[in-house]
Amino acid sequence: MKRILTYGTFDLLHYGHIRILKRAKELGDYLVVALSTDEFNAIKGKTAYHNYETRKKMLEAIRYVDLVIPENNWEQKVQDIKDYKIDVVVMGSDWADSDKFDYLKEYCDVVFLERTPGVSTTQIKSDLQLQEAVSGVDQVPQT
Ligand code: C2G
Repeated sequence: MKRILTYGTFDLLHYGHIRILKRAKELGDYLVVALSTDEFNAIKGKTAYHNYETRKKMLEAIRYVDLVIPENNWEQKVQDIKDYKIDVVVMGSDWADSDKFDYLKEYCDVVFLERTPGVSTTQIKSDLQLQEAVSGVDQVPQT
């Protein structure tokens, strides 16, 4: 059984997330997702809309995902690979040049898959804020 591991916040789940999970699972038989806790997101400088428990439940509902574990810090990856007997760590290509994953090549394969263009949680949030602002202007009572 080929075991795959990936990491992320997976907030406001979108098709970019689904596509990386689908392609990651296609590389093996069992997919573990290490999901950033709310506390770790604070360290990453991120504030998720959904809390950890909600994001975990949403990931567990995805057919490609076999297990969701907490990602508490940057340093746990080697232990995760050992604990879950991981063969391949998979991340989106935006992580390809970071020092957060290359060192894992001593312990397992590391694969970067093309990031899905045109969608991100940040973009969704800003688009919604813009829509809110525009619709707010439209509702100004006509004098
Ligand atoms: N992703 C993607 N295409 C997008 C958006 C995201 O392929 N349009 C991928 C990212 O490359 C990442 C995964 O989806 O592999 C999760 O993305 P995020 O939830 O934004 O996770 P991130 O903040 O990158 O956290 O230790 C690593 C971090 O926890 C990764």
